[in-house]
Amino acid sequence: MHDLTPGNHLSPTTISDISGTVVAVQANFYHVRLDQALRDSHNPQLSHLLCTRRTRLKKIGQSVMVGDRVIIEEPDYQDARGAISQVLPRKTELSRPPVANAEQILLVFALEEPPLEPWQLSRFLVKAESTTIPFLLCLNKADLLTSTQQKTWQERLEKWGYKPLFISVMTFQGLGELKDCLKSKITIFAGPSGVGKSSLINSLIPNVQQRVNQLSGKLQKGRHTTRHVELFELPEGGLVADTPGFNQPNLQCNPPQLIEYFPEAKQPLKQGNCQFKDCLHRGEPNCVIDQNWERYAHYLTFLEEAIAQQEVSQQMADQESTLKLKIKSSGQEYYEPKLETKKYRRSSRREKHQNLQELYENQSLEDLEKLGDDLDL
Ligand SMILES: Nc1nc2c(ncn2[C@@H]2O[C@H](COP(=O)(O)OP(=O)(O)O)[C@@H](O)[C@H]2O)c(=O)[nH]1
Ligand SMILES: [Mg+2]
Ligand SMILES: [Zn+2]
Repeated sequence: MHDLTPGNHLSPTTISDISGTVVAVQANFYHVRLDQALRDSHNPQLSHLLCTRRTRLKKIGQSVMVGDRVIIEEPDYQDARGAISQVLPRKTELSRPPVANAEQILLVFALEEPPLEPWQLSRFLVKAESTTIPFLLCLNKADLLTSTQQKTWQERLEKWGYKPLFISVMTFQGLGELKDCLKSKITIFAGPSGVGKSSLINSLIPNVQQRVNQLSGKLQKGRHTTRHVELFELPEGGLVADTPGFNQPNLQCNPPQLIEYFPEAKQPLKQGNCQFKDCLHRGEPNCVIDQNWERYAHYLTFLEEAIAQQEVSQQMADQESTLKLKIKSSGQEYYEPKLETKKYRRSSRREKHQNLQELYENQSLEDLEKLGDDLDL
């Protein structure tokens, strides 16, 4: 039943921009948490709208992600519905998990059950370093270790360049300090399964289950799929996301860049360079990176992986560049081998004297792009 309170649709908030943050996405629905100002001025009970995306956004290829700041049109306060008309520019963007505007990553590991595994921890740390988003390392289940054992880990990880926060969801150890770090920020919880990420969120947000149950049936259905991400609101302000799909990150990076993701090793590079610009620090002449550090073995293994990854993506790029996507009149897409223009084109004398300007006028887009690559434009 609609309650037609006079003035409801003429309130100033319907004229000015209504903004919010996307906290969950499922199929074509976006669950948007309204900004404080609107909530207070309009209806203190109404904190979220279930929104669709304007067709115009779809046409221009504008995606909407969890974490996006959006503008909403035509809000329907009775049914808690609306339409997203605009997505504000993203400050950061993660693809796995798909989250926009994340301000920090909370890496959660357990000290025991499962035992802290240095290789796995190292892999997550390197992955986190490669995102350029600041992160915090949190070691949970401190209740299962003696303080001496905790100290041993602390000293070991300090040598890696990290200062972990020891916590226990069970005994509340360190949770106050953690809350301070999460306040008024968007934080992504990441880490292997079983370390206590969900327990931690439940502990930080006592009524989180209730919040989850408020989601519509459509959103509810997708909750347990691995790709689903949802932002939960902390009582102190700030949003956090649990990420079931971020278990074994793969390390995709430019191999010479990998060393920058090891804080304990990159220091010498600030003072001076290796002889070779693309040095991989595996005993090349005049390399400034020392090999006597605990994680050097991790570095070498991850490096092999990064090199292999790069080769695979190179092969894929090569394949793409020899095939051309064509569209039949029926609309069906298919690939056709490209003519290797350089090989098959008869070269004239004039062409040999062609200048750049003529090249720009006569060449296909692909050739121009290749030229761009060659010239490092
Ligand atoms: N001893 C102990 N167990 C914990 C702690 N936090 C979580 N657990 C347990 O660890 C298990 C996995 O927790 P869960 O939150 O599902 O981990 P997730 O997979 O990372 O979300 C559960 O049985 C929790 O009760 C803790 O601080 N101490
Ligand atoms: Mg979980
Ligand atoms: Zn080197």
